[in-house]
Formats: sequence, structure tokens, C-alpha cells
Amino acid sequence: MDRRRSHAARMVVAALALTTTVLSQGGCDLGSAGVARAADAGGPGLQKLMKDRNLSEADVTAALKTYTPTGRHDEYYLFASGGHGGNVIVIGVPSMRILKYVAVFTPEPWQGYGYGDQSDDILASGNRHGHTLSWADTHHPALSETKGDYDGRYLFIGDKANARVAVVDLKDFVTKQIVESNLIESDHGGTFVTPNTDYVIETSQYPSPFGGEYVPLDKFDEAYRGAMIFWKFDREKGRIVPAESFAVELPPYTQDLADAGKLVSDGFAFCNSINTERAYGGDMEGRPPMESSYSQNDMDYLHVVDWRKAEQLAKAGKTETIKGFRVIRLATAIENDILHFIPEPKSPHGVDVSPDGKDIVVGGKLDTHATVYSIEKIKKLIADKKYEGKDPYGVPILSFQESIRGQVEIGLGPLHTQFDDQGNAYTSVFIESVVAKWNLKDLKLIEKLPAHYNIGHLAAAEGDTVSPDGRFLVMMDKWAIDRFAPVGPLLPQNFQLVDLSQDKLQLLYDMPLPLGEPHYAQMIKADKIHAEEIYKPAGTNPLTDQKDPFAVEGGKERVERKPDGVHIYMTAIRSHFTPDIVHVKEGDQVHLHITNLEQAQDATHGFALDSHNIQLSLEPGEHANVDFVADKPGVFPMYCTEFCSALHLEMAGYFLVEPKVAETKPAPAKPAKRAGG
Ligand code: K7E
Ligand code: CUA
Repeated sequence: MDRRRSHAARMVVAALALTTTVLSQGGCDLGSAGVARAADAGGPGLQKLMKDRNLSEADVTAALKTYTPTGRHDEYYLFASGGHGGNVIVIGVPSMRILKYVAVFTPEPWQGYGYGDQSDDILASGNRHGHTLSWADTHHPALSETKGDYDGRYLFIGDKANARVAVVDLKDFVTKQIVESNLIESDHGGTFVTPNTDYVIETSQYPSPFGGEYVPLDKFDEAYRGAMIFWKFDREKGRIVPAESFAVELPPYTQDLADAGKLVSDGFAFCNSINTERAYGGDMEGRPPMESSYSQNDMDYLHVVDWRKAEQLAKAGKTETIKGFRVIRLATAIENDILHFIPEPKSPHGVDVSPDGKDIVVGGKLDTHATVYSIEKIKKLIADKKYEGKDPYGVPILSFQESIRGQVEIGLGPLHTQFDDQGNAYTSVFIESVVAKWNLKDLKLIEKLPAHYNIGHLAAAEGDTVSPDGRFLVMMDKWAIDRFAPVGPLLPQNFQLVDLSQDKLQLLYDMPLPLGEPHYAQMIKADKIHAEEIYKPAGTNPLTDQKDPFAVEGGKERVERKPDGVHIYMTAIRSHFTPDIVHVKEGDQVHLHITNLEQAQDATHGFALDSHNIQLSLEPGEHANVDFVADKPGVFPMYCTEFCSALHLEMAGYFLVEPKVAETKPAPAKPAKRAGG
């Protein structure tokens, strides 16, 4: 033990010396005294520290690989879904520091998202069937791509619970759009982007009648359907264009995950299914429960969709419009060779296309293999129209044996696969609770690393692109059990950072994630993200990315009474609102327009108005519009919610709502004239 420790200590001394050398070369002048001090610190002091804290050599190595000193930035961003938190979580790698929660489908007071300003409209645009929705189940974030590589411009994310898709702009990390098709009720195979982000793919999960109609379950086979939706993305505008989007109708098979082809498989989209039995439960109606009836068949169907052909069909008008959304009906899809099935074992979950686009890897939850399909073989079978049969809906089925390149025995319960730069694949194995590293070339298992516990997805650096980086992998574990100090029955999730750069996989860090269940994440090189520091010009509305028509300039603050109500043109700058007193009358429709005039980074002001559920976050240069009815007379202090300066507490004012009818009580005695007043 002691020998190990002293070896570790020597290594740390060397590492510290190296670090200080690098820093000196980088212009940070530590000087020789500094280097000597650092080395001293790595000597007996470090050994004592290791002993006191009971740290092994591996622990210290892991610490050195993740520790990120003050002021230094992380090499990667990890964008993780927030599960039923309905948001996105941004994490720095390798430090595993949380950098931001991005509010998406869920109101979020810190960001002033959904608390009075135009972000209410974004949230409201995601309402369905006349119901206000204030939560979502975000599953799969997708970074925008150019030529199959993350380009750092946009992030998309799907809401499994309500079949919605959101667009986040990575220049300000703000949700810009929420769309829904009106066609399906839940999704899962989304979001995934085509290699140039022409389309964002969303695939339904639980079959339901299109358009939200009521149809009894005994008409399941005839009336219930799935769909793969191709949302057209306008890169210039940074918005999805619903009118140019379309869906391909699918049989009611409970479609699961999806992925888009790349390079040789570009033009195809893949998704799997878990219920070719078409079971729909009924454990109190004399039928077996879903859990067992879903998994009767040994094989379900991998769906192969030729989206380029589908796009042409949609452009040629070979669609039917259902609830305003264009659908390529199943018969049309079959007739035009758009849809093919291939059997896949057993209770499949993940489908992932390899970096070269040649292989499609499927994990079966009740299987022990990762199954590797070959796009070359699939394309040939499709071209030759060599079918093994047809499903009950007439979809041609290709041979399993003739489509695959092989299978790798990796353990019980494989789910999802990621890739590195050395031709290796990493598959999460849920039941066995490990990540399995295997070689794509010869399909040989290399190594397994335990997960703590119940690993779901995993995310490798640039792991979904045509050129993964290797380096790091994050295991996204569903259970944390004994990893962290107890916090009651509801535990955080556990993200485990793994070093891929050595011969052996090394676990580096456990990060508790206490908000929602992060199903999936993508990891992008940090230098690809070009986030803006302030909104320019001052008065920019983040939802339109333009200077707002109601933007307020300094010195032009005013209150105007118009037929549509009282318009208050307000500015915020350290450390006052102008005007800081607002008078309106009971029943007035109030239009509050506030511009944060600051042009200094991080000079954010908040705006809180009590009892009205109004809380804005005004980033430097941001403009917000708030509409509400002043329906209750009273005195409402308004104040800034960000500690923006020494006089932050003074950044306040009064919002006065005068009663409609003049009161008959005598007015209180006038106070003496006030300073400054
Ligand atoms: Cu949790 Cu991708 Cu929704 Cu697997 S999914 S774990
Ligand atoms: Cu502005 Cu505090």
C-alpha cells in the first residue's frame, strides 16, 4: 500500500511539475520558486493528504484527469436531457460541473421562462388538446450537424410524454420554438438529425389513432398507428418549418429509438419496435399485461425508412393532410419502396449508426448480443426486391441473416451504443449493469466496466458523429443507490465519467444529477460552441432574435395610455428601473416593455412583481414584453432579483394600482416634502 502511495505521489509530483511548466510557458509566470513550492506540495504533504483522505493511486490519477482549476474551461460540453424535469442540462467535461439548466418545456423562474414575458408564448405554443402543459419528459437531445459532424449551432429535444419537439439556439442557450404534429400522442425515437440537419426526426412511441380521435382498443389493428415525422429545419432562420415537414405512417408496433444514416447510409433513417405483437394490455380484462404480451415474439422489426424518397413524394404532393399535417400513408410508402422491415432480437431498444455509416447496431433488452446490420447488404436486398415475406400491413420484410454482418456477445440487456476514434464501440448493458467495449471490425468483446448502477444511455465525446473523439465517455446510470450521501427515498441519477484514452477503461468521476432522469446526452468539443456574451443591439427580443419593436432607449422611458391599454416603456440599468414608480388604474390592461440597457457581460437584472406571478430575467441587452391586467387595486413593490451591484437592493420601485372608485375615507395627512421628491 505504502509503495503504491509513494508511486502515486511521485506521479503527482511529476504531473504538478508538468502543469507548472505548461503554465509558465503559457505566459503565466509561476517562477522557479512557484515550481519548487508545487513540487513540495506534491511530496510528503500530498502523501499525507492521500493517507488522510484514504485515496488510492487510481483516485489521485482520476482527480488529476478531471480537476479543472479556477478560471480554466472544460474541453467538452455535455448536453443532457432532464427527463421528466422537461429541460436540458449543460455539463462541462471533464470537470462534470453543471453549467446551466436550459428551460425548454417547463417554466423556470431563474431564467424568467414562463413567468410573464414572451417566453409564455413559447410554452403556450406547446399546449395540446386545449390543455396547458407545464411539464415534459425530455429524452433525446440532438446537436445540429453539418456533414455528419456537430456544428454547435442548435440543439433539438423531444418530449416523449406529449410528442413535441423543441429548438434551442446555442448562441444564447434559449428555447426558440416548440412544435407538435397533432398526429401522435407520444414519441421516443426523437430527436435525431439528418447529417446536414435538413430534418429533425421524431418517431412515435405508443400507437394511437392519428389526430387524437377516440377509437376503441378493439380497433387497434385497423385504426391505431405510429409515424416517423420529418421536421424540416430552416438553418438560416433557426426554426422548424411545419408546413414543409411530413410524416411516414407506420403500423402500430410501438416504435422505439431511431437514428439517421450517415455517409453510405445517408438518406435512410432507422427505428426499431418492441411490440409487433400489437398487444395493448388489459390485465383486468382477461388479457395478459403489456409487459409480458409485448415480448412474446423473439423478433420485432427494425424499420428502414428511405427518407430521401419520402421527401420527394412529399414534394410531389403524394401525402394526405391529417389535422393540418402531411402524411405519407402506409400504402403509398410500401408502393414506393420507402419502408422495409428486418427482424431484430429480442425486445430491441437502441439503434445506433456507426461513424462510417456502414453498420447499424441494435441492442435487445432481453438479448445478450449487439446485432450489427450492414447497410450494404440491406441496400442490395432492397434493390433486388429480395423479401422474406410481408407483415400484416404489406410491408416487405428482409432476411435477418442476410442483413447482418454479425453479432457480438456482450452480456444480458444491451441497450445503446456509442463509438470512439479507434474503431471501438461501447454498448450499455442494463441488466448486467456494465459498459461493454467491443471492436467494430472483428466484432470481438474487449472489456467490461461496471456501472453504478443500471446504466441506460451512454455518451461519448462527439460519439454520434462521423468522427468521434474517443477521450471520454459518460455512463448515464438510472440508480445511484450507495454512491452519495443519503437524501431520502428519491435519489439522484448518477453520471459516471470514464476515460477512454488508456488501454483499460478507467472510471474517473461520479456526478449526482438531481433533476429528472437524463435519458440521453451528446458531448461536443467546447470550441465549437460560440455563445454570445450579451444581446446586441440592446433591446433584442431573444425569441425573435431581433430588436423588439417596443425596445426602449435610455432617456425615452415613458408611459402611454392607448386604446389597447397602458404601455409602460421601462429601462433597467445598474441600479434602477426607469420609471421606478408606475401608476395604473384598477382594470387596466398593462403592457410593460422593459429593456436592459446593460452591455457588460453578466450584468443581468431581474424584474419581480409581487402577487402577479411575474419574474423576468433580463440579460444584458435583452428586451421583455409583459402583458397583464391590473385587476386588483394595491401597492406592489417591484424589484430586481439578481444581485447586480452594491445598490442592488435599491433597484426597486412601486407599481401602484389605484382603485376604480374614489374612496370616501379622508386622505391620510400629507407627509413632509421628501428628499429628492
Ligand atoms: Cu431512456 Cu433513449 Cu428514452 Cu434508453 S431511452 S435508457
Ligand atoms: Cu439589478 Cu439587482
